[in-house]
Amino acid sequence: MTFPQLTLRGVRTRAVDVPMRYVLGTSAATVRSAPLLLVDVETKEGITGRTYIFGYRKGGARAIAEVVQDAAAVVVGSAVDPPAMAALLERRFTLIGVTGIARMALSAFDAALWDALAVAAKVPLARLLGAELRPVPAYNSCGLGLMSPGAAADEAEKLLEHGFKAVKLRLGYATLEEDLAVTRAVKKRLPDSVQVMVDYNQALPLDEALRRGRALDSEGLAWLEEPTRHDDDAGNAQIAAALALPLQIGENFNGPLAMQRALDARACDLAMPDVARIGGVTGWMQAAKIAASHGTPMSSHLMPELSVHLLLATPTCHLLEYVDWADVLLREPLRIEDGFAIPADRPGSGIEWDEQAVERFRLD
Ligand code: SMN
Ligand code: MG
Repeated sequence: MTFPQLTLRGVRTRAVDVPMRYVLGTSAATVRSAPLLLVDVETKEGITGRTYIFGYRKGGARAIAEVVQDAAAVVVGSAVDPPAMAALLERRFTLIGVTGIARMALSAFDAALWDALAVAAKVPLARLLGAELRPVPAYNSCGLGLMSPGAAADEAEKLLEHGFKAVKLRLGYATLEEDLAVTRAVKKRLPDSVQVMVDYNQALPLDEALRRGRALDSEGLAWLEEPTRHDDDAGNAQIAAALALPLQIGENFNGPLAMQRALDARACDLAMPDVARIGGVTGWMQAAKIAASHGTPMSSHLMPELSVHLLLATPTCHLLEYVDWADVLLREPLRIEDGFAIPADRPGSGIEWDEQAVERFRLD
C-alpha cells in the first residue's frame, strides 16, 4: 500500500477523567475513574489522526500532554512518516530518557500519526498494516479488583455480558489463603468453559511469587500475570520454568528492546505489550515480529479500540484486553459480540470523539 503524503500542522491534547462502571482495585492502587488523554494530530491537508492514552493518574494524563506538545514541536512542518519521526524523537529525547511519561507521550503521538495515515488512505488501520478485518477474541478486564470472594464471584458473573468467555481477576492479598479463596469463589461461580486469568501487578518478591505461583498451578487458570517485578528477567524466567501455568508479562515493556530481552531470557510464556509503552504502532509492529520469531502468543493491554487493529496485524495474535472506559467519549464505541471484538470498518482506528461528552469530562 502506498502511504498518503501528509504534512504535520500541529497536535491538540485534551485531558479528561471518565467514570468507570467497575472500580479497579489492584495490589498497587485503586482506580475509580479513568484519566485519559485525547490526542488529535492535525495535518495541512485537513486530515486529523486520533488516539487516546490511559494516564493512570490525572497528573499522568496532564504530564503526558505536555510532552506530546513538546514532541510535536520538534517535527511540526515535516512529512508524516511515523517510523522516521519515532527514530528522530527517540534521539532528541535520549537525554531525558525514553521511559515512563516520555515513552507514553511518544507512543501516543506515533499512534495518532498512524491513524492520520489510515484516515487519509480511507482504510481501517489494520488494512494499512497489511491485515484483513475479522473478529478478535477478547477478555473482559473491567473490574474484578481486590474484594471479598463473594463480591468477586458476583462481579465475575456480571462480566460475562456480551458473551465474554474470559475474565481477569486481580490478586495480591496479604496472604496466599485469601488469593486462593477469591480465585476459587470466582472459578466455582463461572461455567468451566470461561477462562480466568489472574494479575498481581508486580506485588510479590521472587520467593513469594514462586510459592503462590505453585499454589495456583493446579487451579485451572489461563495465565498468571506480573507476579513479581516486570523487569526481573532472570526471576521471571525462574517462575516460567517452575510452573505449568503460563506466565504473562508485558504491559510494562518499555519499547521493543525490553520485550526482545525478556523473550530472549525466556522470562514469560505469553506477552502483552501496551501500545502506549511499546512505542505506539511503530513499536508494536516491531514487537509483533519479535513475538513471532519466538512463537510467543501476544495479547494487548488496554486501549482496545486501537489494539484490535494491531492484533489483527500480529502473527501470534492471542487475546484482546477489553475495557469499556473510553465508551462514553466515542461516537461509536468498540463492539463486542459473543466475546469477540469487532474491529471498526471505518478509516483509521475508528476513533471519533463525542465532543459533548469530551467537554463534560474535561480536566483542563
Ligand atoms: C491494570 C491496568 C490498568 C490499570 C491498573 C491495572 C492491569 C491490567 O495491570 O493488566 O489490566
Ligand atoms: Mg496487568
